This record gives sequence, structure tokens and C-alpha cells, in this order.
Amino acid sequence: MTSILSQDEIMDLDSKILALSENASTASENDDPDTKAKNVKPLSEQEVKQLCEKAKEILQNESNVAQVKAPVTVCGDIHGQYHDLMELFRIGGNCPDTNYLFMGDYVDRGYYSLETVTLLVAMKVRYRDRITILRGNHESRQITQVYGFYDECVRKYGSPNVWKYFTDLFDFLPLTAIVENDIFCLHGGLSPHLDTLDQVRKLDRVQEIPHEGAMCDLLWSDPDERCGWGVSPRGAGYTFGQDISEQFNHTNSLKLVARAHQLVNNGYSWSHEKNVITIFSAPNYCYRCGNEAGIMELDEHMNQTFLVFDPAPRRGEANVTKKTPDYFL
Ligand SMILES: [Mn+2]
Repeated sequence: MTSILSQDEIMDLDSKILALSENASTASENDDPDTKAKNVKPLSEQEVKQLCEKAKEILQNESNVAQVKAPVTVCGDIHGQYHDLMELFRIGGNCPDTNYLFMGDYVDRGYYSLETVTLLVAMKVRYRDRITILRGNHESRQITQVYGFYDECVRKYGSPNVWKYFTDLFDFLPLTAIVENDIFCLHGGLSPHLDTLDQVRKLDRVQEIPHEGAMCDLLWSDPDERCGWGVSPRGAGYTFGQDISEQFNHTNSLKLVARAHQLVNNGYSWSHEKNVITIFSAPNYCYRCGNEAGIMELDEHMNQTFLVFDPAPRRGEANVTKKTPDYFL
């Protein structure tokens, strides 16, 4: 494995990843989003800038359809629930001992978008062949200004600079991945503009997520019980029926489409007669939905095992639940 990192840089990243992980156990007194006093900057502004520059070098060489090998553990939305991401690693195993594929939506809604995205990007830079991080519809300048990440950056750093570094980096995240040529993974769903994986590979992805078109659909669409394409109630992307999923899997010799993007009560949910699986990895979403989280382990033979987990135990929980953000749902 070649590395663009020097030994010193690797040691530096190791210590930052460790410090971020330890931050989780002490951060709960900062659960109040109005608390400004606590210094919860995991990295300095300059360190974030450097981290994003390194990550950009790596991500710009990845395809729109990242090639991923088994074994790998596939995860859905995290949404700034950093303590629950720590729980995910306790349940699923630590990277790099376990390989991970995250299907987007790291930021917004929860109170720890910064810690969450900093850790995942640091892990990508440190273990580039062990972790794949795809783009979700929340990895966007527009959406993060509405749903929390922008405000969190300004609150914790006193300026929007780190928000700019991260959202500029988001333009380089791969849109989709394919595991062993069998399972197509992405945040949202299919697009009427895309019949083949080669068409996905040809998209120009390095841009803000457009309001419509193929790239938008991959990050916004949802499966539906109705056949064919439908108008999405989200106002972006489409709904797609089982006929569409079956045709797409057949055309591309796929066994399954794995996606995230929708809250499912038990952490994962099959649809379209097992042509599509939805995986959602934020337990008790927004600190009040009461749902379990799920992840999908694929072993070296592509056998699937679903692991389901509840929120990490936290101090100050009662304090948190009454502070549900206004922008919930
Ligand atoms: Mn989403």
C-alpha cells in the first residue's frame, strides 16, 4: 500500500483519531447546543484545513463508483450522533481491523457533526484502503446551512472557515460504491437518467449537489411500493418501484442495491423483494425517534450479517431529549 503520508504525519493522525475518540466520553456536558464556554474543537482551524487538503488528494482519485472489496461493513446515516458512532465501532469493530463503507449523511441534525466528520475524514486519510466514505444529500453547502452543521462550525470555531473547508471537500466524495461487483451502494437511490454503472462513472461529480439531474437523484431518491418513477415528496430525486430496481440490477449484473437516507425502525429494511436494502445507523434519531440502528457486515464470501444497536449510554441524557432541534424533520 502506497501512502502520501510521512511517518510523522501518520503518527500525528493516529494521535488525533485517538483524541477524537476519547473526546466522546467527556463531551456530554456540551450537549446543550447553546453552551459556548466549553472548548470542543477537536482540531485547530489550520489542522482542519490541512486534513481536508490531504483528503482531497485521496478522494479526487476515487471513481464515482468506488470499488470496494469484501469483507466490509456497510453503514447508513450518522447525522452528527458522534457517541453513537463510537457505539457503532464498538459493535462492528474498529477500523482498520474492520473495513467500513459509509453511505453518507455524516453531518446535520445531531450536535456533533464536527467531531463525526472530522473523525471519518481523518480515518479516510489514515486508512484510505480500509474505509470508503460516500456523499449523502447533507454533504452540501445549501443543506448544511439549514440543518445544523454550519451553525455548529460557527459556534465551535467562531467563524465559518472550517465549514468551508469541509463543504469544499464534500464535492470530492464518491457518489456510489460497488462491493465485489455484486452490491451497489449509495445514499439515496436510482435515477431515470441512469441505466448503467458506466453512466454513473461518466458524471462530473466535483460540484455542489445540483437541484435536479442524475447526480441529485443518486443522493435523494427513495424506493417505493408503486411501480415506475414517481414524484418525490422530498422535492428532489424520484421514487422508484420494484420494476425499476429489478431492471437496474439485471442490466448491471447486480445482486442488490444498498442505500440509506430513510429512517427505518429496526436499523435495516428490505424492499422490492430483496432487490433493495435500506440501512440507517443513527439510533434514536434526533435523540427522540426511538429507532434502533443497523449495519450490514459482508464477510469475505459476501454473506450478510445484520447488527442492530441502541444509543450509547450518555450522561445528561434527560437534558438532551428536551433540546430537540427546531429543524427536526
Ligand atoms: Mn439523506
